[in-house]
Amino acid sequence: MMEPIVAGFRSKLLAIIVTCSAVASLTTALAGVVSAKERPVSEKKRPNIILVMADDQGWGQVGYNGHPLLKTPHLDAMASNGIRFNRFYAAGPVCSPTRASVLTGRTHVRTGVPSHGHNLCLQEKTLSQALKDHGYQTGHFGKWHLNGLRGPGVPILKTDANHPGKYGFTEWVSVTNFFDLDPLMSRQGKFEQFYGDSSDITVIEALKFIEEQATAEKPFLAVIWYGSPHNPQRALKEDRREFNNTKVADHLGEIVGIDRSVGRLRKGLRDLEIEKNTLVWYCSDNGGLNLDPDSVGGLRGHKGSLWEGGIRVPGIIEWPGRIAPATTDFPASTMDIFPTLIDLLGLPRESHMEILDGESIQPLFDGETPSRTHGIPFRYKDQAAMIDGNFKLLSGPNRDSGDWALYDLKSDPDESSDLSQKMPGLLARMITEAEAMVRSVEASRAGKDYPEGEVVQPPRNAFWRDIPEYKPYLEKFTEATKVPRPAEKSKSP
Ligand SMILES: [Ca+2]
Repeated sequence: MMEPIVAGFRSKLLAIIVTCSAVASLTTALAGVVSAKERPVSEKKRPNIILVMADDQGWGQVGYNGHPLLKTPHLDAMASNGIRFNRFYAAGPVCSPTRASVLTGRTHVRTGVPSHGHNLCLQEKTLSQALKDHGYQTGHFGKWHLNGLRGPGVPILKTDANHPGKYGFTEWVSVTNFFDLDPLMSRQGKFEQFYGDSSDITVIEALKFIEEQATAEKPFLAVIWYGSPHNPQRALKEDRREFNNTKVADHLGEIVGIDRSVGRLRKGLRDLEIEKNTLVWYCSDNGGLNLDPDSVGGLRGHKGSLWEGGIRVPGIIEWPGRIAPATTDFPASTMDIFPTLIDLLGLPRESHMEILDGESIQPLFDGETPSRTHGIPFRYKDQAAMIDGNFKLLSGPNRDSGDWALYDLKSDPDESSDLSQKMPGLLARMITEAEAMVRSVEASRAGKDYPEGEVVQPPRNAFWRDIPEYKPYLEKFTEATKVPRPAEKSKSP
């Protein structure tokens, strides 16, 4: 039975934050958030952590959110057995930004990843490194997209200065970006050809790693980042069969593949008898695509925008040994993952950056409502947004000239009624907080959070074909990915 957790969150502590107009004050306020509760968990009881993320799956593209065509029995079962978030947010409206937020607990612009295909700054402190330092075995499987390379996914080179191993993953079977049927992948720098659906393959490889750790009774972090249902969309024949009379048969078919692989993962954990001590956190990296009319479940906007359709995604946490089934309207984001694990595992202060934009949502695990000390910030291109409970502040492109809108997402879920004239007090408070966030983010972006006071590694945002190291593989990889000619380059990351 699902028991609703009280929602309607309006931060009691917002007043504290809104008085902080200076960046330094904001920094101090944010820094105190996660270190408050240090509850070390004994080595024996340390839970396994599995983070699963789809690539471009919209909020509406799960059975339990009412998609008219798609059936996702395994995700539905997972949602019924864990915490199902009605309002879970990707930190960015495109892929690499959200991935950076998962690993750092910060809004992506702080971390060197303003948009897709940028390299995550090596000076950032990551959850994978923190868990490795805490005695966890760490593995990454699937799409990486934090090494500053654009273009269809190809094997990550052993010499890549930003491969997963540079951020604390001891094992990885990964590609640079999105991947599809029969992928050519990289096992810690060694190329390996796989056959079949990419989601199946990713979970099969993750399960090998998981079984190894379970057998050795070692706690583990497994990060499973699918390449589906991103383009190119090529589903297995049997996965697309039900949708053959639509224009999105392969797109939806790829989600059928994801769902099947989620079932395989959950069964694998049960077979190894570790499901009770394993936390599985599922989400997508950004909102849905407009090619499926039902991808965002009626929300406004799609991938690439800060409207709800661009950032609100499916979100589930399943942990049978600790979490009772529940559905919640409490807004949470991918920035909360690392702070929640810091809180849960009692990770030391030095394991993470001082400024974290996410906060621990661990109280939800016990059926309680967490209280946030500040809003959930978003920053993408020229836009900024701040979510505080049911309210959302959203800037237009002319933010400097007061171009802000305010929405009540509870009474106005499709963001059609701007309340900025009707609620000037709340508007002013949220703008103050958002502007402080923007200034703080710009300081981080300039490297002020790092001991060096600057960003050391040059930023990279290049097509892999233009990188000299890829020259020897140009023909092989171009054929393997069927890279479009420049004029036909994929528009989406
Ligand atoms: Ca994506």
